[in-house]
Parts: sequence; C-alpha cells; structure tokens
Amino acid sequence: MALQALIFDVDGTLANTERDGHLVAFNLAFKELGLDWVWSNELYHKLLDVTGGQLRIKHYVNNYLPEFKTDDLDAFALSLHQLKTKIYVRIVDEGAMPLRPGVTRLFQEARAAGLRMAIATTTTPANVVALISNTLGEEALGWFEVIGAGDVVPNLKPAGDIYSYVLDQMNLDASECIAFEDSRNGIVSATHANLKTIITVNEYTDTHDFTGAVVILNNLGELNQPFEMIEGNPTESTFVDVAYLQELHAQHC
Ligand code: XBP
Ligand code: MG
Repeated sequence: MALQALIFDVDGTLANTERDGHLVAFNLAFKELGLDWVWSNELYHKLLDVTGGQLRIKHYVNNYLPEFKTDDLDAFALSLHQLKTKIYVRIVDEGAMPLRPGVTRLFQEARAAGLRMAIATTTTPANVVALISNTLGEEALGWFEVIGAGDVVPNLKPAGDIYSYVLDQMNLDASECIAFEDSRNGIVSATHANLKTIITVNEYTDTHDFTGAVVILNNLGELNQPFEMIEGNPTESTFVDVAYLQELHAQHC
C-alpha cells in the first residue's frame, strides 16, 4: 500500500517542549502555589518515564514525597496541572518554543504532495493548539485532519490507544502511515497500533531503546543542515523529505 499519511507526536518531536516549556511551567506552578518543590533537569529526565502531567505529579508525590499529605491527591494533581497548563500556554504564546529543524519544511512538503497529517500526543489539547498556532499560524491547525491529544483515550502512551484512535478517525490502515516520535514510550505506543516509526532523538531520549524504528536520526534535517543517522539503512538522503519517506515506507511497511 502507498504511503498516505504522517502522524506526529508533539512533545520532544515537533519542538523541545519538555525542557523549555513543560519543566519550566511545572516549576512555576509549584512556586505560585507556595510549594517548595523544584524539579531539576536531571530529576525531570527520570520523571518523563511517566507520561501525562497529572500522572507525573502523582508519581512524584507517591515516590519522592513520603511526608506530603493531601486529602485528595487526584483533585490536588488536577488543579496543580490546570495551573501548569495555563503557564505552559503563556510560555508558548510568548514565542519561546521554536519547532525543531526540518519540521516546518516537512509539513509544507507533505501537504504539497497530498499526504494527510495528524497528531497523536499525550499532552493537553490546549498545549498543541498553542504550539501550532504560535509557530505556524492559526490556520495551520487545519493542516491536521485529527488532533488526538490528552485524555481523549483512556490509556496514555505507551499504550497504543492514541494512535489507534487517530487511525480510526482517519479510516486508515497502519501500513499506509508513518509515525514520528522521540521517545521509548512513543515508539511503544505507535508499535502497539502496528505503525512504523521514525525517531528523532533529543537530550532526554538519546539513550532510549528504539528497537523496531525504521530509522533513528538526530533531527529531520534541512537542505543545508543534514541529519545525523544514528541507526538505519544507508541512504542518499540528507534530510527527511517526501521521497525519503516513500523510500522508508517501501522498505519497512
Ligand atoms: C508527552 C507527555 C506529556 C508532557 C506534558 O509525551 O508525556 O505529559 O510531558 O504535557 P508524548 P501535559 O510526547 O509521548 O506525547 O502536562 O499536558 O500532560
Ligand atoms: Mg514525545
């Protein structure tokens, strides 16, 4: 089957949102609520094993703060997370979150080639809207046929729910699509939905196990800024364009 659609993760894949956005927003939210919690970059690296901001907060309380007392941890995590989301959106609205190399170019080339596009992410829907509209303009939200985000599905990544949901909505078979991810939880999720995945690593994920990836790259690359291939079949391509996607799709899907 021919390649029909591209499905993109958001955090860490489209932009370095974890380091420059989510971590900053979590710490600002803690401060605003008078909590003396500070998540270092090193600690956040570990906490990222837990997907979903609310679950991450609860994991932190349960595993790092044995003394912390609250009557209702779910309600506490929910309201803390709502504040964190507000702060995150403000950071993105301030224009502090550029897309990673090659992302804008690939979106434009894929659209020109008639490939369908969608998003499959764990993050809160408002965060996706903020990132896309602030980096590409509000009209770019319409480039994505489906924006599958947050708790629209019962189980977050690494479960395959979000990718299966997007495939269902698009009425596509996994073999007609390629997923783009940056993390172990992400590729496990895509693989559960039978998708083949291209990985672009970042500082939090470059040591992850990406078994089954069609290729592992440092980023998508640009014409004058070639990607670095970490693992994959040799290719003439130096940046990820539609021709290279078709080559990978023919080899792997
Ligand atoms: C992203 C996540 C999210 C973000 C924070 O994972 O796990 O929790 O870290 O966003 P992926 P929220 O890139 O695999 O989708 O606080 O809105 O959850
Ligand atoms: Mg990610």
